[in-house]
Amino acid sequence: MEGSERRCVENTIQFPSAGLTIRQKEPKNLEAPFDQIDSYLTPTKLFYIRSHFPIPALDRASYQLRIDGAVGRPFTLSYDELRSMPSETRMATLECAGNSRVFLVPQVQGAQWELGAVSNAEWTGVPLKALLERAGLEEDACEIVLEGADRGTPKEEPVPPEPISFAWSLPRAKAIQPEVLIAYQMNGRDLPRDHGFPARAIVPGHYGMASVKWLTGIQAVREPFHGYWLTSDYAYWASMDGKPVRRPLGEMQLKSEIARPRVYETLAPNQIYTVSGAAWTGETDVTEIAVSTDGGRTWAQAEFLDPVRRHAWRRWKFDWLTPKEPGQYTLLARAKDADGLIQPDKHDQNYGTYVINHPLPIDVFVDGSEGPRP
Ligand SMILES: Nc1nc2c(c(=O)[nH]1)N[C@H]1C(S)=C(S)[C@@H](COP(=O)(O)O)O[C@H]1N2
Ligand SMILES: [Mo]
Repeated sequence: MEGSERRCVENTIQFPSAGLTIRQKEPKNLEAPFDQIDSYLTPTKLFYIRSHFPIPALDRASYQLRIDGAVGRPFTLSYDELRSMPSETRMATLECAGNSRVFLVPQVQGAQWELGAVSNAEWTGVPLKALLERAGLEEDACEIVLEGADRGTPKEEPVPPEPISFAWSLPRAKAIQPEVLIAYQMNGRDLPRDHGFPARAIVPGHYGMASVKWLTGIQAVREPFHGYWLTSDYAYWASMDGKPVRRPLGEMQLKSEIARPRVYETLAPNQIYTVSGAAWTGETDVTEIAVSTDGGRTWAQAEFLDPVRRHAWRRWKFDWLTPKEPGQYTLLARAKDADGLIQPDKHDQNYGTYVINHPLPIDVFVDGSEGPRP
């Protein structure tokens, strides 16, 4: 068939052109090519990388994972011991809380992520719950601190008095959910160093900072852990009885992004152009996508390409009959979740430079004078 032949040709052209974009050279912060999400699972080499410190030197032979704190039977696991425990494989989309920061006006500090600080992979590892049960988690443990082996001095004020490790703390209720893994494989292969080798946490449904890489410590604590990353950095203003309080970020918020067309792409007039993208959320499911091609005045339903699967994104498409009238058009996509919630109209200031989940405008040109598209 002509249609499928054309798709084949497109794929061979696209594949070699895929690559990551450098947002920071060292430590490595590389953005995934969101306009090339042709597969449900992001190929490991194209999965975004977000690291705060240089990659720590860890190897299989000397790797140790320590589980202690508010537990009855603290213990240490070797890499082989971790791999010999019953494992599970789960799909999870990771999104950096700062993804799409470049869309904020006026511009703010931080890595200028466009659309690609989000990717989807399949992770294999041991449920954190199994490790906590083996250690005999105490009744009064309220959080589980996950600590990475990477260390350094962070830049944002207030700067801690000495070098610190990357550490994140999970509420107990989330830590004991079956989906939270201590993973050693990604898309069926051992984790690459960039993504946390030998082992990392995977916390599906939470922003990326919770999925601690190069994991060497798991500590149960009896009072909330107010470390640097949960207070100075990945925190937001919540409200307690009308008074603002600082809380760590957690659950990912409902979001959709347009993969194609790209910003300022030129499209032929009066032709079907397939607008495509992906949508995801935290602890619920994405159930609807609406697309606007007139800057938000009118909306039409898009179709999903992927099924409902908790914690994994759903790619979608919308066949747009481009206008006859040449000009500039603003495209938007807006998701709805299973609770009937839709994405907010604008960025919530209480999240500072994080949680950028309003519909992101993609401006394109419709112009017939540039000749037919290849
Ligand atoms: N040890 C450690 N874990 C970490 C980080 C880090 O800098 N150090 N970055 C976090 C952040 S902010 C994100 S978004 C994810 C990114 O995971 P990836 O690099 O595998 O995409 O890892 C998280 N885990
Ligand atoms: Mo992140």
